[in-house]
Amino acid sequence: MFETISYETRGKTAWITLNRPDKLNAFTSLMHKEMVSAIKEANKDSNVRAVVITGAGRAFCSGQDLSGSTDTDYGEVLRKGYNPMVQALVAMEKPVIAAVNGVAAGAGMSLALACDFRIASEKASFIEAFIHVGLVPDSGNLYFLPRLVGHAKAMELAVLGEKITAAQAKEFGLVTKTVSEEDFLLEVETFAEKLSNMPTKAIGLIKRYMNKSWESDLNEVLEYEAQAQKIAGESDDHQEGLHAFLEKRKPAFTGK
Ligand code: T3D
Repeated sequence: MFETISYETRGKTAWITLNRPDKLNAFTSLMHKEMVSAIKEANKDSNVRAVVITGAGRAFCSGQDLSGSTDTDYGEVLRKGYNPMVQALVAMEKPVIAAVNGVAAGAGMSLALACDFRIASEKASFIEAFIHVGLVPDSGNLYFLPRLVGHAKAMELAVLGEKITAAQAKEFGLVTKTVSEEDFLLEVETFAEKLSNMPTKAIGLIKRYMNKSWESDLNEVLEYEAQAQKIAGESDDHQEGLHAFLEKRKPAFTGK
């Protein structure tokens, strides 16, 4: 179905794997399109309640393919390719995990930052590679990076472009956890399964309004919370959560 990525569902989790290992999973315009299709597919499949994005081979993603592009208007490459992918990820009201198996460079790092969680193999590394080819961080990098690590560290990473290890990424607040190479897959599967059994509708609302909170004042956020809580309060999962609490049992959330 796809040439540059693979897409499969395992249980309630959709797995999207960037699949150009000989180029360290570098992005091409076809990969942008396929990513958007896969993200939309995961979004519309009501059985999918968590999404994992990872890379085939030894890398997560090395950013833009520097070997074959004939595009000279990079603004248009972003508008047509990267931006729709980031927008689709952020709009997806399901949790998205970047399973960072190896190096995440340039727009590959941006892709990881645009996900809701990052689990890094101890073999992973992160590099704001843009500066080394005279470019600026893109694909939401300038939005997500300072929000995750703070302005000063974001400037340092973006301007100096030094590669950081998984352990440093954890220390800077870039990743949720780092895992040994042997345990990596199992840890990602376990984390995705945990998320996929949670109240998906509430997670989607948290994601929607936490993103909006960055450009809102307190009164607006208070109103967003009221709107979100009305929706969550009418969900099946809220009823299930209440009953489970009162009956002293584990809730069985359905995501509805
Ligand atoms: O349209 C636009 O251009 C605008 C949008 C830009 C967005 C961006 O992402 S700009 C930033 C682009 N990415 C980079 O600058 C990263 C380039 N790659 C690297 O710096 C290094 O390869 C890594 C740090 C990612 C990994 O280093 P290392 O030592 O582990 O591997 P390597 O030996 O450098 O690479 C292995 C192979 O993958 C190698 O090919 P070969 O020699 O075995 O045939 C290398 O050329 C290839 N490769 C790695 N990254 C890319 C790539 N081929 C094409 N594009 C790449 N980005």
